[in-house]
Amino acid sequence: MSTLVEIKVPDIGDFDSVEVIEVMVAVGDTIEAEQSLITVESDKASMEIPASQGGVVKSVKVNVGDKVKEGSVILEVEAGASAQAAAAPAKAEAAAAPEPKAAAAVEAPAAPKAEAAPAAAPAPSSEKPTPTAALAPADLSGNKLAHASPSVRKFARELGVDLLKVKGSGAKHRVTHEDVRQFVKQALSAGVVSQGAAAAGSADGAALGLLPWPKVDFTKFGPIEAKPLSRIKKISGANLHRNWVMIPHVTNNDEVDITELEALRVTLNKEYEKAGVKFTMLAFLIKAVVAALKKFPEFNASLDGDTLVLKQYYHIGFAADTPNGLVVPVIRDADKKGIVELAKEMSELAKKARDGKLSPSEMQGGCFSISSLGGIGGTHFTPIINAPEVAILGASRSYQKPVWDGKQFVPRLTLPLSLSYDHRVIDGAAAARFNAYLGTLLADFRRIAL
Ligand code: CAO
Repeated sequence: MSTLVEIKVPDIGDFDSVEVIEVMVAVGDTIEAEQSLITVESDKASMEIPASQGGVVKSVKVNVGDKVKEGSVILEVEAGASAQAAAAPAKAEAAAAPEPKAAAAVEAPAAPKAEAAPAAAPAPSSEKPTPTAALAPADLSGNKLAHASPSVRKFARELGVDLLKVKGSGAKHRVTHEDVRQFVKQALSAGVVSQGAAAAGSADGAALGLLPWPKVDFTKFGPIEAKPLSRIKKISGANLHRNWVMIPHVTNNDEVDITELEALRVTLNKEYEKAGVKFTMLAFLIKAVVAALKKFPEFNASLDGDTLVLKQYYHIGFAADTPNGLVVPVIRDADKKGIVELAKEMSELAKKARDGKLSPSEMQGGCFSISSLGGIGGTHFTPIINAPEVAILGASRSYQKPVWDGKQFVPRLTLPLSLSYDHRVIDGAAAARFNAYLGTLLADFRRIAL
């Protein structure tokens, strides 16, 4: 048996009458309890009015622009037995739902769903939601509010769309579902949303709940020159951004006594000067890193889903600063090469990098990278892991450090090391051990032979 039931505007708080700004159902629609029927708006708030029960819509009594108040009939539904049965679990589910949070749409049977402006809204009561919150999620910088209904807002949130960027085609420039759809289509076809950004959220981080990127007219403050990023900067920037966002980075900082190693380096430089080989600290670091990777294999690995791929080869990348940006040439099979060969190959690759002549294969296959800023300066820094590697070693400028030898302070040449590691793969203790082991090797390079 079916009965015709009127669905009315419920208690909407302190409002005498509010304007209907959206009608979401039409005659013939089958609706469920809790489904939003209309959106109403006062000068302070917008809210969706949900159905108190399900059924088939027989007549719609309101139009956009009408004024309604508590008790106004929205529509008539034919509530058959099946529809009523369908309504029951929906209500039970809503009742069991967790207490709503301030910025979330309020979910309660037959009560208006108000959506709060972040930070500005009072937390709604769990007993009786009140439409006191301004709907517009606001320009997150707090000075301008987007104009859209809660369902459009929810839709935009799901797609990671910043509503403030969407031009509203509705009444009073209200943003509609269709506007959001068109915005996403245009953004995708214009390539505004890169694949990486789409995975992580929207292009400017809106889906991450971040503030929109500031748009500043710098010319207002002084003369400027706009210079497009180089091709390398764009590529490396996108990679660095992904790696920084996707990898839980932690950096272990340490210091290593390289006094003896420096003496060896100076001696070797004199001996090999005629042969045209120049040794910098980096060649020794590569050799020591290979030994440490052998001792701590999880550093010579990559994550493939839930599987750790442990590599049995040792290809070491080193960051090279070039006029066009950062590149990472790779020394293959570093474990099979001596310091002389490593030093030669490194300077050849560094020259090629600076001349922009590295081939793609010379930048592929790396297991672990080293970023040396020792020739430039600094004490410590946080290198960004070069995915899919799981760790990177940063070396800063060595300096003379006064060290207590039990009787007096003596100057020791000290190299600062910064090991960034992927905490999904490497524990903090392992990173500290890796750095400490590296320290023993660099302090006494003979240990490499062990
Ligand atoms: N402490 C003190 N001096 C150091 C040093 C250290 N840790 N490392 C290098 N030096 C010295 C060298 O011995 C050399 O001295 P001389 O001129 O007296 O011979 C001088 O600094 C310049 O060295 P270099 O930088 O030319 O050579 P390198 O082998 O140390 O590094 C390369 C080569 C290609 C790695 C480096 O030139 C480079 O591009 N570094 C920048 C890397 C970078 O940008 N990293 C940041 C990436 S973001 O994580």
